[in-house]
Amino acid sequence: NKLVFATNNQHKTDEIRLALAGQYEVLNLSDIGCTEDIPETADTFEGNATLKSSYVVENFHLDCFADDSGLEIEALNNEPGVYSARYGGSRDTIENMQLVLQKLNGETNRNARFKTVISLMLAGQNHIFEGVIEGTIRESLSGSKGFGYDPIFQPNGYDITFAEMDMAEKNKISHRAIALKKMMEFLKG
Ligand code: ITT
Repeated sequence: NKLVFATNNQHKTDEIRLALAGQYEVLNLSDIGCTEDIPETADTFEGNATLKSSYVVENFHLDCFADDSGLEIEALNNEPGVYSARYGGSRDTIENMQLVLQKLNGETNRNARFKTVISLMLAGQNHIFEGVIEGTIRESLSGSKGFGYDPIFQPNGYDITFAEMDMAEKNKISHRAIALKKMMEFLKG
């Protein structure tokens, strides 16, 4: 059983592959020969996830799913949100995190959530699945695993960041894992 995952992000691919190990072989964009950086011009996670999945359907005629995700911080009016991958105009995740910490300097409300929206395109129909995990933003970076904003995000009920967890541990509770679980339940019918 094969599933096409419309992403260029190797970390996302690794997380999804681990979660689906033994159930599906996961092919990402480079595996299907897509070298395009698909434009993400929508202003919602759902819109951008659908742009990525639709691109593969139109150009490769394959069923597939895509993940659009990001970090919403309460005290920053839910920024960086859909702009998480290029917050402040930079694609450097260390700079992105430094900008977040600088904007939250002196702020006592550290509440934040990671959100993933999956668009699954199956026989021309779009199916949407969402996953959210609530947590807080640390005062400084901690941990070197994971990717993106993982070193500053501490999920509620834990005293470590996502970047201090093994992939399997993050995969038990993450926004991406929650959305993926909903998609898998749908696929099982
Ligand atoms: P694709 O569009 O090719 O899938 P991308 O990295 O551009 O890859 P997004 O457009 O969904 O993905 O941007 C999401 C950004 O949000 C990502 O680059 C990270 O900075 C951040 N992010 C998403 N999920 C995350 C996670 O599990 N842990 C940490 N940061 C995450």
